[in-house]
Amino acid sequence: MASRLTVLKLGGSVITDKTKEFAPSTETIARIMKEISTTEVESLIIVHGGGSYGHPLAKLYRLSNGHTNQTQILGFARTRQAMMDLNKIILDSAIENHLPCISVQPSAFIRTRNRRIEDIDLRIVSGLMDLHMIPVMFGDVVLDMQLGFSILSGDQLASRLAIELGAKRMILAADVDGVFDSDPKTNPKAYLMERMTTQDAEALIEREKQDDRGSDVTGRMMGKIKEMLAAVEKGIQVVVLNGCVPGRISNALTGRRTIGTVIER
Ligand code: IP8
Repeated sequence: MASRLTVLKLGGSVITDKTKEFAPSTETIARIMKEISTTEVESLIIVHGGGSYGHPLAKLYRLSNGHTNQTQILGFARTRQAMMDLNKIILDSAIENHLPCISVQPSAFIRTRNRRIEDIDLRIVSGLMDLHMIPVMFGDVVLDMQLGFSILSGDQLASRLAIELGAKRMILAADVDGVFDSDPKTNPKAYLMERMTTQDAEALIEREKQDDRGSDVTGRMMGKIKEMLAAVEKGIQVVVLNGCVPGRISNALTGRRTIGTVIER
């Protein structure tokens, strides 16, 4: 049977204001949840990023370095708690819009080894989906078999879930219109790549590597694309779009063409 699953990753810069700490973009979250509820997407998983909740604390306690000192233990707890706070805001909005969203904490079923997912037990997530529920997960602080603990990004998680569960499509909602050939914030001639193959994506990643002037915008985007490539190679369509613009997420969820970048094998 053809897969109907869509994995939607909501970037931290879409659901929070990253210029301030603990600043949810409540109107955008509500609009996105409403958009999802108006589409009749059959099978959906939502993964969200850390934005101004997880990242400032993860940075303060240097959690991405792994376990190096005891003060980090409280940092681990505080970062997790911040992610749960953001997750609750998203869940409250989803349920208000009659979406049967269920929060599933990634660190309870995933362990990493040197920052990459090593163990993943999807029985609970699959069981929820069998009952037509929408599992909602997030970038998290997780136990790491080599480093003690590490940060698992929502991008790595979304890509792995899409692969393991045989998704047909993965939608990456960012705060830019898609993948550009250069930084659209500094280069007025930057153009949006509407379609890309894995080869195009690999060439762009390589170019970014050579060019040490690589901007944060394209640099962050390349990191995301790298995570997505494994899914693209398995035949999953990846759509990168601007989640801050109304209508684009619902268009992509229903398979309609929208402004953004489609990456296919
Ligand atoms: O925003 C990171 O998730 P991301 C989550 O998807 C934490 O990279 C805990 C900082």
